[in-house]
Amino acid sequence: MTTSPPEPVLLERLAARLGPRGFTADPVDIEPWTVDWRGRVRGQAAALLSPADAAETADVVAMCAAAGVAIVPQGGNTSMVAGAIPPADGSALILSTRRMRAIRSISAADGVAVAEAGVVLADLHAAAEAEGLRFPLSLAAKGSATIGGLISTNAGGTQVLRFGPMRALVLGIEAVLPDGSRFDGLTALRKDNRGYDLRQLLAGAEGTLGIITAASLRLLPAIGRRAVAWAGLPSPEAALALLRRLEAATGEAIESFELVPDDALQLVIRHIPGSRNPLAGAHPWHVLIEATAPAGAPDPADALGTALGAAIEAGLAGDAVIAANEKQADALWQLRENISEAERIDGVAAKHDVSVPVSAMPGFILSARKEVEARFPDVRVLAFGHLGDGNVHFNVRAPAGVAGPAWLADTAAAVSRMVHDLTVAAGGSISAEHGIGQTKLAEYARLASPARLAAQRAIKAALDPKGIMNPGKLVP
Ligand code: FAD
Ligand code: 2HG
Ligand code: ZN
Repeated sequence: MTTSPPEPVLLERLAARLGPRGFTADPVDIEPWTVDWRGRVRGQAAALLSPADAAETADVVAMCAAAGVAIVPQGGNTSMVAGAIPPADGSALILSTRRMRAIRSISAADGVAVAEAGVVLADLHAAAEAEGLRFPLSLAAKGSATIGGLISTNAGGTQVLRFGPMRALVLGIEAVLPDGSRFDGLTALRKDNRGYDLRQLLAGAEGTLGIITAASLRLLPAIGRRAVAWAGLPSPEAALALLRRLEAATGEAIESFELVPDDALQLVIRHIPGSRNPLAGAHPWHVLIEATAPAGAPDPADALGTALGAAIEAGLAGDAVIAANEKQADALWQLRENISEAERIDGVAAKHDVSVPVSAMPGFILSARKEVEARFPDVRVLAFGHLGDGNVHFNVRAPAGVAGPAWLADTAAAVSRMVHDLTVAAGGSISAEHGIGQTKLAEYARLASPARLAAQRAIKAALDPKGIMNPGKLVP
């Protein structure tokens, strides 16, 4: 499937349909949207299309489909795998959801919000909170990541342990399919068994099967009280044992349990102003824990404090502190959420977003780190994140002092192959939550089973026979 470059006549028709607020061909306006968050992948586009609603989106997709011109959907452009970056040859147009930012409704009775694709996650959090409700998915990019992007990547984040990834929270979807037809699946039915589930096909499709314009999302009652703790630990094994102990002691209260190696904490302290170690002593590993309770229920800090005390007695943790107020709780979260930024400031890294069965993760972290550091001397493994989901970001930082671009060109691919081979050997996935995008495409093609690839290509060909939706991503 080859697409055609955009001809001036198509650009003129798109400009006429979208008007000056929805169309720009000015390279200065377009440039910031052609490079990924880490500045590693750069593309090119002749125009940036910003439709105001689903009707405009449908029209521009139909025009592009008729001309065989490719479209790259883009939300907040926080993809960790360059999923929203257009190809370097300029053959595609970017379609941004930045003007589709309305929260159409919030219903406490249904526990549902209907949000347009370009709504920023933090804005949805605030709107739900204003109604005494909550959207229980969060991640460090919440100030930019959009509902459309989060659904299209089936994003995870720091509350998956209790509420699942984005798929589990999407009740309905409104989308424009690759031929320009509109799919209205917004009705938030709790039960609907009419066969193939288009909503779940679009979730995690990375914009390769259509453009999501709005979604119905599950809301829960707002958190009544939360307790946020930081603990220093001897090992990842101790961390997993601690999680299971806390779950047994507090029921369903634990919703976040994030593993932080000391190297990551030190990076944050070095690069992010105002950061400090919450514990007096040094520990090789740390965890950030959040427990919550509904309004009127006992303070979760009590059960968490008792359970952490018992864990320290049992040698699972060396020390722990529970935030005394919301300001301290936020400061603990900042330590966790700034790891990516601190790592980025510090230098280059080969990033791996891997999952293995939860019980295997502690052993995997240690053995894979040993093997990688033995084969690539002086690299520094930084494995952090969602231990309770069996998902860590097994990032491998370039040796101190080497030229970043040269290391990325000479060594990073071999490092990634090794990490991914070890992951597959452990029964895991090379993309736990960020998706495949462009940066994982070759590795996905190398490691995925023929049956998986064939089925995926068949779905793509059936829904997007001209191959215009986000070519070069996800489907090798
Ligand atoms: P974009 O980056 O714009 O796009 C992502 C993909 O979705 C692309 O393939 C794009 O084409 C497609 N897309 C976007 N909008 C639409 C639409 N309306 N219809 C169809 N396709 C669309 N991810 C996690 O899972 N967990 C984390 O904890 C996490 N933490 C992060 C922390 C930082 C600091 C950063 C920078 C990123 C993090 N991410 C995380 C990755 C990223 O935030 C998520 O992948 C997020 O879902 C992307 O949303 P976005 O709006 O920025 O999408
Ligand atoms: C997180 O969990 C994100 O913080 C980003 O998924 C991970 O920077 C990374 O590798
Ligand atoms: Zn993550």
